[in-house]
Amino acid sequence: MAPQDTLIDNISIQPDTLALKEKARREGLETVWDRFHAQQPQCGFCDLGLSCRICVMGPCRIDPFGEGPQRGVCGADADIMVARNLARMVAAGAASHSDHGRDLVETLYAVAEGKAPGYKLTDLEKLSRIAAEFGVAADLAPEAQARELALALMEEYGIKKGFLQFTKRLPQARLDKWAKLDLAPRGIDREISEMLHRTHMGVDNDAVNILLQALRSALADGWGGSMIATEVSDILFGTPKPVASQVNIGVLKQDQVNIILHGHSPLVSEMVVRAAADPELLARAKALGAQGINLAGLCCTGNEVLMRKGIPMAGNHLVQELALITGAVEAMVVDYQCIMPSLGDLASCYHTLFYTTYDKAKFPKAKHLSFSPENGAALGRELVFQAVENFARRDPKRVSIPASPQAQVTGFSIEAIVAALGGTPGPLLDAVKAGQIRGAAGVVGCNNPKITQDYGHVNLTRALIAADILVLDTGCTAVANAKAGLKEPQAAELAGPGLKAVCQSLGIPPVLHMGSCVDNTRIINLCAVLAGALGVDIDMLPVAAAAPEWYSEKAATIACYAVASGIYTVLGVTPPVLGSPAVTDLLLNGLESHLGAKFAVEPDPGKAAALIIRHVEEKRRGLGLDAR
Ligand code: BF8
Repeated sequence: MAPQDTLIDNISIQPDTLALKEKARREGLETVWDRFHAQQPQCGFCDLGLSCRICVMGPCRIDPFGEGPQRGVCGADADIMVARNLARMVAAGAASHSDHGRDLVETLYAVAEGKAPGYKLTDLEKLSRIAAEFGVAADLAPEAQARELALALMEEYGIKKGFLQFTKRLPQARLDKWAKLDLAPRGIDREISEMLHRTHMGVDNDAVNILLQALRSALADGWGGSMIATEVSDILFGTPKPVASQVNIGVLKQDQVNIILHGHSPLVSEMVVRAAADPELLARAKALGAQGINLAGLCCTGNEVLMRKGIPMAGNHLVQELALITGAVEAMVVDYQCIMPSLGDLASCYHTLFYTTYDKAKFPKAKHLSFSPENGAALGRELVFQAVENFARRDPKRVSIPASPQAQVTGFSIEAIVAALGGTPGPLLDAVKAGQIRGAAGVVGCNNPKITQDYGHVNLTRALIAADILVLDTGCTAVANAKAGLKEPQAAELAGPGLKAVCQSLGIPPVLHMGSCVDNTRIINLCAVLAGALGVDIDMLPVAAAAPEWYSEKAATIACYAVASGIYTVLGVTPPVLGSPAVTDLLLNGLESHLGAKFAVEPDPGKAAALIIRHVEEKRRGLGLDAR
């Protein structure tokens, strides 16, 4: 593991990003890359995890060269400091996903009580299936079932139960491994809260013990908060099915009212989608000279409405500022997470209205319209109304939409994949056993200005499919791969001969979009299903994960629950742990003998692909399958 380069020559592989960044320069507007440069050199102590701001006896730092202080004021050494910092990062990521899940549960409850007009129970089959997992009686009416399920899911956040219900989806061998390390997650809030407690000064000062709790907090997210977010979103808005759509900044329309949906939750965005079809609002848009109302997504809110409604995707994390710089956006509506605090300023340089909708996520220079399950439908209508009225204020001279949309096919929930296979995962397993598909990799995560935008995602993905490894993607990776044309069925041509043949016979691309970042739970669920079908633990499967360009605390949490679930995970950006050789060694080597999985760090996508291919072939050998 080597410290990554902190400055890059090329900001992006994407032409739309490059063109809009140039427009920003011409117009004198600051973007993330300018701020990144202004921050150089970034703090070397922080980069190594060797600085601490947990208490006000500090801030403290430890000299990595052994000449300066080797302990913080409290007495914490490098191992304790690095472990505490990483653990707090993981807890924050778990809290973010899980609080998002809680919003879905509260809305499910309000729907069941008849208090959320505009929302409904859409996937009744899934409602019954999940309700059964939680012991809810099968003979109840859907609303009563939803009410009981919502109450049971609320319990998952507390401490009344032994362990999280969804962990029962795992092979017993995995649960046995967790039992030996006391890793099985209890209440979601409990694990996150205990993590913060343990990292308060003077509580847990054993680096290994701290890191084990970080893994348990992460598992409370993966098999708890995030999984709840995914399952309840499917119940309320429908389980995704394959749908054709488009991607890149070209999905904005010169002659229509453009509304961008950004953030992570589907709760407000689904209501905006609903309102945008309102004939009255469409008529008003036409009266104002627009040809229609055009919705486009950004980041994971974009993934939510893309997967379920086919709403086109404008871009991933590093495109959010540039989308405003097109000058073509009447309104940007945000909920929470990964939304840059600079957006209000940028919107005010144009006619764009910037709306925040959650009382827990307010931004400078935003107009705030508060969401609740009770007012969601009315809020959606108001947001579309305001955007339509704003069309007349657009300055056509400042508009630039420098791309034509790229086609993509999305919507590959597990249910959709199994349906495409004819109703069982059997054909997929047969293709793996026969060696046509060598294995599968979840390629997920963010953009980070430390890396040329989308370079890591696209090059890793291309190398994997060329080696007959099926790629499942989510989050910002999914946008990158779609923009590169890897989500069209004809992208099968880029796959190795085995994967190509399977994709062509099913009419699917070699890169399957499984959703937003909470939907990484679809990937771990699929692993559990495949492991169960083969009668093995997840760590024996020829599968791996990668986060080539990650930046966020949530991504750190996802990586931790992937490894703790038995999935080898390759990071493209070094986490801030190198200041502790002990912590670094635990993550890279020590976890494997207990969990059957470990981390690797490899910024070069070609080398990362080689690591994953080697891992997949090793696992094939372990299962007695042919290996290269
Ligand atoms: O949750 S991939 S930059 S948008 S954190 Fe954020 Fe990272 Fe994108 Fe979605 Ni996930």
